[in-house]
Amino acid sequence: MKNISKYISLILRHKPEVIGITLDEHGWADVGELIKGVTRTRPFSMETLEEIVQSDEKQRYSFDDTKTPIRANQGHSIPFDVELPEVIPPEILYHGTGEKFIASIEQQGLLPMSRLYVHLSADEKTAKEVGRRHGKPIVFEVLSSQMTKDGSTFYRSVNEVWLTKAVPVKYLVKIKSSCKN
Ligand code: HQG
Repeated sequence: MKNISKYISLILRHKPEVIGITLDEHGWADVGELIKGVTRTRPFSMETLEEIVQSDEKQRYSFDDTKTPIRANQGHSIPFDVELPEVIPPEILYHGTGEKFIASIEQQGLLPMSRLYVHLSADEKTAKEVGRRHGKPIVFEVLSSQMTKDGSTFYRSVNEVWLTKAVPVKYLVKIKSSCKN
């Protein structure tokens, strides 16, 4: 189930062409086309898709009310407008990364790299888990309130990921002893 969920994530965020479909400007895929496309290479059904949407640990996908289109809530590299609401962030947000990126981040600040936005978390624990995907995890505090005062915009996806275009170095504070878990 995890593999198929990853594949759906690839299709809905980065490469719909791998199954020969296109998404609309808001990132929606037609559910019928998605199922047909995935079924070309593996067994797949509406039932499985519903199970993935419901059980995904990060709530990565949403149907609309009719359950005929589906899209990823965030994480895209293709510039869709997924209609993220602009939200005033808390005082501090967190970004977890790998130790190997630190020198570059301390020079350039946080950049979206291959995605549309820099991804931030509301708590340190989640940030650390995100960082662990890239090796030894390091967590930065992001002075989000100050950034808002200075003109930056923040968005929050329906699955509670905080997003912003970039974080300049002056708003980053490296956390020395990160939380245990
Ligand atoms: C780093 C997962 C060098 C950045 C997670 C990160 C998240 C820089 C990496 C979501 C840099 C990009 C996103 C700079 C940033 N120089 N490295 N100037 N600026 N970086 O995977 O934030 O499972 O694209 O720190 O839970 O790790 O996909 O971003 O380490 O929410 O749903 O460049 O992906 O969710 O890596 O993760 P990523 P991320 P999903």
